[in-house]
Amino acid sequence: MHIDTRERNYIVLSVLLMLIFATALMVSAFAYGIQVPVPYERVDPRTVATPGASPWGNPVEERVRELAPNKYEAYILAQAWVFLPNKITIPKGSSLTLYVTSKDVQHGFNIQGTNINMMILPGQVSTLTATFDKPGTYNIVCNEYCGVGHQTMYATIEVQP
Ligand SMILES: [Cu+2]
Repeated sequence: MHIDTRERNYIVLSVLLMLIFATALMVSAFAYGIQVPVPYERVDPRTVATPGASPWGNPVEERVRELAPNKYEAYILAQAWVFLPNKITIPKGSSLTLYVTSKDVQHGFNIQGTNINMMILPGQVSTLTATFDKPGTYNIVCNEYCGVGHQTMYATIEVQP
């Protein structure tokens, strides 16, 4: 079977590109530990904030829990136009697992200065785990337009020395 030289070159080039992309994906996933936020769980956005119905229905001060020394988890509810809890305090070097869901519309969840960036959809729980080695204040912003108060929607993570 005869294949035109130019066509053959394009086939070789496309296969090569796919191999490069696959390699980049493997390196970022295994060498750098980059995680893609995955839908962790489905919830009903109409009842998710009902007291007793889910961790997001608990009082705000009970939504951040210390599971073990330097191991924390936080259940954050995004709604127009706040994150609750809107202030999380953890000691330096802690790992923090975030479970974030929305009870109304689509929101964003970006911790500034880090690569933590999740889309928050009603009915879906997005989760990521991060370790905070540098003390300081990390700002969390909503980076998906969610209505007139969108620019006021933020929270902070306080990492203590
Ligand atoms: Cu928002």
